[in-house]
Amino acid sequence: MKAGKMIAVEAEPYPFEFTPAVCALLIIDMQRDFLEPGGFGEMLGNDVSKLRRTIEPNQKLLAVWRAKKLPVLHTREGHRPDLGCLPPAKKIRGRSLATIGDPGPMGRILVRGEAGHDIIPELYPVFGEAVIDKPGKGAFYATDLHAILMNRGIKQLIVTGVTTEVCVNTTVREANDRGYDCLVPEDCVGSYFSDLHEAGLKMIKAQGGIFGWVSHSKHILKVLN
Ligand code: TIU
Repeated sequence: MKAGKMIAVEAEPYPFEFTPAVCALLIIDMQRDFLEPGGFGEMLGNDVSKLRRTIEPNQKLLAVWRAKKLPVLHTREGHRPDLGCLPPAKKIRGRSLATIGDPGPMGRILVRGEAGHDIIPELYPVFGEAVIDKPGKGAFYATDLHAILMNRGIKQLIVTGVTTEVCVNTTVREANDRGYDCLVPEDCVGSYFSDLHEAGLKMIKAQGGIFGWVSHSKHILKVLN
């Protein structure tokens, strides 16, 4: 593989042509609060074990991106300890007893600096990989992600992480409107709800790839190895 040469990956609705040197792996919110018991995901009434199948394929993709010295970025959804960036509507949404900012088994829920807010150990960032702290569902809203990508000449994104229909979908839509090509490997994204996962993928690839492409990590690994 030559990082500057365009290669094609099997994908829907048609092959995704990408140039590895300008294609970042963007891993969305693989945080303990979403993937481990006692966090925000479980607080919303979800079964967190449903997301854990995404860990291994993400590890494999991440290992290849690192080995080939291609750009990797991670995001974390969460808020300042003073909750200044937490909209009151988001704080009370769900009407649960404990909400964002309250104490939980892994520290204050979805608060930056707390154990639950951090990325799971299996996919922990290494030096040189940008970590974007985002207050919203989309990774571009109120962050410097777009500036970082432009400064590094990145034009294409492989978007993975959780959850398919919430933060992954929102980020892909935001990226698409800013001119990025996005490929979503279906085994590397997950949802607490299988029907919403399927719908989230369909929404991306429908209408000729209205927001982007959907593939499987095995097809990406095949062309990169
Ligand atoms: N609840 C849910 O499905 N997701 C989120 O709240 N955030 C992310 O998707 N990261």
